[in-house]
Amino acid sequence: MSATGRLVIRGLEVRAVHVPMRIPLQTSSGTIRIAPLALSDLHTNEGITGRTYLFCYTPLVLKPVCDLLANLAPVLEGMALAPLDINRALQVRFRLLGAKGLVGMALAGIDMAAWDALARAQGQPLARALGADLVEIPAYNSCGLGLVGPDLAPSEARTLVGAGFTAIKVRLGYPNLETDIQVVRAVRSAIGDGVHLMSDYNQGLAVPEAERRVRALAAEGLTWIEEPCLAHDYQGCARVRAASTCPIQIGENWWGPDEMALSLGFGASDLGMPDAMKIGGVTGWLQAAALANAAGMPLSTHLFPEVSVHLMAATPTRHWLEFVDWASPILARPMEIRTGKAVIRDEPGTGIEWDEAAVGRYRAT
Ligand code: SMN
Ligand code: MG
Repeated sequence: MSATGRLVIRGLEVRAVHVPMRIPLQTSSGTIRIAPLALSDLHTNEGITGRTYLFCYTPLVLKPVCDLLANLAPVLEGMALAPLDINRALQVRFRLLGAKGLVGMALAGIDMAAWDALARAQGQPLARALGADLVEIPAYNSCGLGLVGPDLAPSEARTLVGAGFTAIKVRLGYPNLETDIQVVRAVRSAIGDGVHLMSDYNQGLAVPEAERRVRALAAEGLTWIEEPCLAHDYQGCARVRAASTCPIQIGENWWGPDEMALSLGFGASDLGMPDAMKIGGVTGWLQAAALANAAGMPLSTHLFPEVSVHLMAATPTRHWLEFVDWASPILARPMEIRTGKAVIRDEPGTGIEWDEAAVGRYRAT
């Protein structure tokens, strides 16, 4: 770091990988078998590098996202490593096009890498750089339990709990309500009453059907029912919420804090779970956490557990961390879970370092 403490961006290195998932995730809105990840290394003149990955959902957008990131490299070169300022400058630069979708993903990647570099330059974990202490965050295992049916779900549920968790999530949205209930009961009897059970419809239901199913699920002891209907239909979500005694959870599809504010205005959900990428990186998350605090809304995370665990430490209304191990195969030191809690390691930044041999193995060309 220079005597003034000011770091300057030297360049952005981008790589694409296809990482096989241990357990494919079958949802009511499609199946994911591999994790298409865009890896970013943000280099500074001072020798500090910030890193992050973006989860691209489908291989179809992996290359476009990487190209977009690479195109932004010359824009970043020479800029001061000040994530809030970079964020504002890039938002302005994309005002005419809009900063959601693939553009939003790229900007979030740059933001997360920039915050990682900033924390590393301070020699602090990101949580501390954000002003928070290193706390343990309750985590649920989300690495499976797709729509595998009532016969396979119990053993998969036991496997997820067996990995050291006291909470797991089951995907719902079978062709009929009876199967949803059958799966929930089969999972519950496999894991016992002491384990929290979240559920996720992945936007699979029309509003009237969602109202019917959430009413029927009321007595099943679910921790929450996630995205029962189209996530951007805040009015519809509010109607389903009114029909449900179980908390309704949405948020992974909020593209930026402004969409979250809209959702809050409609009373679309009881709970919120922004996605670190779609909400706009660390900067977007901090704004979302402020909105949640003002609204008294418990906030959970979606994917990106490595960075999200730091964000949760800085979130006044923190609730649950979603744990997925999809990036673990390419990380030098994957995250640790101890008796159901995610651990923030006392090491600089987010702790993301690549296992270069694995990155080479999974490189997408
Ligand atoms: C989910 C859907 C799609 C990709 C990853 C995760 C799911 C979740 O909605 O919340 O885990
Ligand atoms: Mg979900």
